[in-house]
Amino acid sequence: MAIERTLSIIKPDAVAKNVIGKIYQRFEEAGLKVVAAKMVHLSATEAGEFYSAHKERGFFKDLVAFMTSGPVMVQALEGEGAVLKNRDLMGATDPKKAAPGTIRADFAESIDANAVHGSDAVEAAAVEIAFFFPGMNVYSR
Ligand code: RTP
Ligand code: MG
Repeated sequence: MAIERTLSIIKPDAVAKNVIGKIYQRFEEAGLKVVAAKMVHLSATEAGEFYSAHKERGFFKDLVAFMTSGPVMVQALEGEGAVLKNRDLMGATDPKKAAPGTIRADFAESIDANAVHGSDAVEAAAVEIAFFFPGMNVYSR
């Protein structure tokens, strides 16, 4: 499988729970490397632009409110099949449906406060990485 990059966000609920390190450990144990990272507190404009694909959805307002409720930890992850691998580590959107041992099953409270974001395709990952890390220095190793 190809080496890919994906964009991961540890959402405000998981940052508030102080589990950034525990989530990073899952990435590392799965063979994903953190190749860029920063903590940011998104504005409503930024969160709305990031999730603009969902702007017509009923949950959009709640999603933007939640994503701006506190700081988030944003990282680009690199590894074999990184996009799907990260989605597998995350588990289903609704933590009640997430498989045991996934990040959302272990750390998320609800479909809104669901601990992590991950790009859903290689093309989306490129757009999302450029959104947070324009012209980024990547530290492949
Ligand atoms: P994410 O983009 O954050 O990684 O989540 P996802 O791919 O698993 O889910 P997506 O369909 O992209 O939805 C983005 C976020 O919107 C909230 N959502 N609420 N109430 C609902 O039916 C509903 N559906 C989605 C979730 O917080 C989801 O993470
Ligand atoms: Mg999504």
